[in-house]
Amino acid sequence: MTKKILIINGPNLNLLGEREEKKYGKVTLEEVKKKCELHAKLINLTIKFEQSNIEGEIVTIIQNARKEFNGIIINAAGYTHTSVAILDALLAIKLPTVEVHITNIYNREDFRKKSLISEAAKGIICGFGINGYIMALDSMKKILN
Ligand code: CA2
Repeated sequence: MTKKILIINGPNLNLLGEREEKKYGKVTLEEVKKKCELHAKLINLTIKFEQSNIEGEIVTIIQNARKEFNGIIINAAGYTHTSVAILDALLAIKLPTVEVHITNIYNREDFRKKSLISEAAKGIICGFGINGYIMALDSMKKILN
């Protein structure tokens, strides 16, 4: 049966392609969603693509995922570095999780070098631009097989 993957995007990622193109690229979040849908189809996964600017909303999305999804791909954006609540939600639901970042968080400011949510992740993909989402789908496919 086709496995279902939830892709969660955190705060400000709705601005992708519209601001700070040098850092985050020219592709919009809507285009990332389309690319993910196309690739998922190719490797026989079904995806749902979410974005929220609100920490509690992301926690609720993660909690609800346990009923419907087989895995989570998450770019928690700024909350990556601050959110114990998102970490706790991921630990609680125990779904295989792949963490993604567009940029290499380890060659940026010191405060970005620590991800609180990595503790709940099977692996982390960062620094490969939006292609990281595609790499995360491929990794998830292998994890679930
Ligand atoms: O590299 C990533 O994917 C990040 O998760 C992006 C976050 C940042 O806080 C993390 O340290 C690394 C920021 C997302 C903000 O996205 C924007 C996109 C376009 C314009 C402005 C912000």
